[in-house]
Amino acid sequence: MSSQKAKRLREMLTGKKLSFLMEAHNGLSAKIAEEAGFEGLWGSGLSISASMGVRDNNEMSWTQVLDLLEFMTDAVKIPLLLDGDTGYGNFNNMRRLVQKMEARDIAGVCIEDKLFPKTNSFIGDNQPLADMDEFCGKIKAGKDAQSDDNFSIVARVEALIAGWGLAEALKRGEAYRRAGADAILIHSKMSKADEILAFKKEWGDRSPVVIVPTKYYSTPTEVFRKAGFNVVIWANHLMRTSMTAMQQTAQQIMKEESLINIEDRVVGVNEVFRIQGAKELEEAEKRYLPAKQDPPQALILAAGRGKELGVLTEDRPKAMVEIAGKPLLERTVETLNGIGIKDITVVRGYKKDALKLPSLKFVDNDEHDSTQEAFSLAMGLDKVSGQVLMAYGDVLFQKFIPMHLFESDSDFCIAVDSEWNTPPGQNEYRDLVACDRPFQWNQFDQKAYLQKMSTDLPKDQVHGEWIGLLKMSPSGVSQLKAIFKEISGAESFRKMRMADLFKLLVEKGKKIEVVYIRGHWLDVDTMHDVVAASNFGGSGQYR
Ligand code: SPV
Ligand code: MG
Repeated sequence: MSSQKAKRLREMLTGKKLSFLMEAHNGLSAKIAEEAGFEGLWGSGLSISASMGVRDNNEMSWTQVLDLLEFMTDAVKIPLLLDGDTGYGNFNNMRRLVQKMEARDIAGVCIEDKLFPKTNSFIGDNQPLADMDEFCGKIKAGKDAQSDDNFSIVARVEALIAGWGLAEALKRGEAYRRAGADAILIHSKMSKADEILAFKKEWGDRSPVVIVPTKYYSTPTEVFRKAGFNVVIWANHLMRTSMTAMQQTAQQIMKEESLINIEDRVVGVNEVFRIQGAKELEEAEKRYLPAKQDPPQALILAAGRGKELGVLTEDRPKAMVEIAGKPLLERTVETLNGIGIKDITVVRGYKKDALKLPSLKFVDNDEHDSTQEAFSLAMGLDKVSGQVLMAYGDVLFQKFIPMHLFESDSDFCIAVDSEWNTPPGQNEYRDLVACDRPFQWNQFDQKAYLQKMSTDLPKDQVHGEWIGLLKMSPSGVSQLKAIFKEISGAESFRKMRMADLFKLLVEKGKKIEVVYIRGHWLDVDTMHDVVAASNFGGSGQYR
C-alpha cells in the first residue's frame, strides 16, 4: 500500500523549505485549513479533546479519536499528522495504532515521551517523563508495524517541558532518532524561542526537527526558517478562534433574544452548503437518480351552473353543491390530494365568488353563459404545465382511476366506464365512446384507443362512457395548446363540447388511449345524483 498523503508528509518533514501544519479537530476545520492553503494538518490532542468537551488527558479513547480522524482525512486531500499523545499504551498498543491509522490514510503520528494518561505540556511543572529505553521500544515497534515506508513517526521530546534541560533533550532526541524516528519534535513552554534554538544549534541536521510555537509565538517565523527547522505546527488556533466566536455569539443571542445583530456577522447557510460539497451531490443526483418529474397538476372545469339542480345552484355553481355536508369540489380536491396532486387550477364562471376553497388557483371564464367546456379548458390550459389531469367539476371518482391514467405514457389518456349501461344513467347528456376494441377481462395488457365520442352513438357501437377525466403528458398539453391556438378564432370554438374536441383530436391523428374502468365514479347532474353521491366512496359500485 502506498499513500500519497504519507508521501507528502514525509516530503514536508525532510524538505529543505520550512513547512507548516495547521491544527484541525474535525472535518470542517480540516477543510477550512486546506482551503486556506495549508499543505498538511496537525490532529491536535488539545483541540480534539476541547472540541469534544473533555480534557486533554486521554479522556477520549483512542478509537474515538480514530473515528474522528476518519472524518478529517476523508474531508481533505492534504496529509494529517496525528498528535498521538503517548501512543495510548505501551509498544503493543502503538503497533495497533499505527496499523489502524494507515488503514485510514493518516500520514503519520507524533508520540511524546511522557506517561499515560498524559497531561497537556502547559499544565503544571515537573511532569514525569517516560523511561527513555521503553520509549525507544515503542518507536521501534511502531516503525516495524507500518506497511507503507512513507508513514512517519515523529518523536516528541518533552525534556525541556519537564525541566530537564538541553543535555537531556539532546540525549533523548538522539536515542529516538536511532530507534527509527523520522523526525524529532522539540517542545518548549518558554515565551522566547531560546531553548528550541539552542537545541537546533546542537542538533544540526541529524534528522528533521518540528516545533510548536504556541508559547513563543512572538518569534518571527523568519527566525525558525533561518535556524533550519523543517516544520512549524500552528497547534490550536482554529479551535481557539472558534471558541472566541462561539462565546461571543452565544452571549449576545442570550442577551438580545434575537439574531438581528448576529446574522450579518456569520457565514450564510449557503457557505455552509458550499464547504459541505452540496453542489457535487446535486450533480451526482443528476447522474445517478432517475430524472425527476414535476408532480402532475390538475385542471378542474367548474364554470357551469348545472340548471338541472334547481334551487341547489341558485346561489352557487354546481361544484359547490354540498354532498353529505361537503362541497363536491372539496371532495374532488381531497381525492387529488390523496394521490399527491396539490397544484390544482379551477376554471370558474357561474357565481364565481361562491367558489372558494383554500389552496386552489382560479381562472375565470366570464363568458361561461355563451361558451362550452373546450373554451374553459383552453383558458385553464394557459395556466398549467407538465403532466395535467383535466377533470369535470361535477364528477366524483375514486383515486385509483387517475392513478391508472398516470401510469400511461400516452400523450392523451381518458378513463372510460365499460359498464355504461347498468343501471341506466339518469342523465341524457353522456359522452359515449367507441374504441378500437371493447373492454375484455383477458386483455389487460393491450391498449385500447378512442375512435369516436358522441352523445348519440348508436348503442351497438358504444364501448363505454367517458367519465370526464383526461390525462395529458407535457407534450399532450403543448399539442392541445397549439390546436386551441389554431381554432380559437372560429365561432364554433365557443360552443365546442369535449366530445367535439376529441373528435377533432382523432381527426388530427392524435392517439387517445382509453383506460377501461367499471364503475367507482359518479357525475352529479340531477337531484337523484346528489342523493346517490352521498353514499359515494363506499365499497359498492355506483352507476
Ligand atoms: C496539541 O496540540 O495537543 C499539542 C501541542 O500537544 S500543545 O498543546 O501546544 O502542547
Ligand atoms: Mg497534544
